[in-house]
Amino acid sequence: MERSEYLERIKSRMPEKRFIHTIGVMETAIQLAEKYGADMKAAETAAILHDVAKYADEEWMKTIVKEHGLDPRLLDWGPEILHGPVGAWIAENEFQIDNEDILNAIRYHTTGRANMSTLEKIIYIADMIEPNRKFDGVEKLRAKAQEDLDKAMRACIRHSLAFLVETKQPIYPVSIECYNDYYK
Ligand code: DGI
Ligand code: FE
Ligand code: FE
Ligand code: FE
Repeated sequence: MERSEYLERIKSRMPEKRFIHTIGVMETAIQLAEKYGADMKAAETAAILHDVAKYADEEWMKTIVKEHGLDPRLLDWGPEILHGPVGAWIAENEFQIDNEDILNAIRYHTTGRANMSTLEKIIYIADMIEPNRKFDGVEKLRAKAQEDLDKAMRACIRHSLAFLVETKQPIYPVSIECYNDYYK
């Protein structure tokens, strides 16, 4: 499918602000893919679809988890954690994506995981540093992303978990597995 066709199909599923974020992730991911020798078209597709489930109904997402054998631990979590795995399900079933690396990049874009592929790291990082993101420390993460992909991933997962601890939020076990992979 052409980029324009994907973009047209996701635009109606999200507010304008999220669509603009998605374009930012797409441009950032393509640049990182070129820099680090990943498939640029795969990066484009994964980026366009990464937040496709962001505004899906929570109960519907839990039904998908139950009926299609997704990780049952997801049932104890909200849309912030559900939208990655359910987004991958939508990509596979509504957009006919059969590239497992693209599906995993969507599936793990929020939490990361242990042993991430280059494409998974690119989408995780691009989601965090795309040009519309504004938070303390984002410039440092952007600079690291141009230096070394693993150094950037390490800094990004540390930043995410530090934020969750600081704001007293529970941490999904897969996020911790990702953190441990970089700090063990
Ligand atoms: O969908 P986006 O806003 O573009 O970004 P995202 O999918 O990376 O993250 C969505 C939210 O999920 C963000 O507010 C951070 C949060 N999050 C990431 N990891 C965890 C988490 N929230 C909890 N409670 N636990 C986690 O492990
Ligand atoms: Fe997301
Ligand atoms: Fe993210
Ligand atoms: Fe996102």
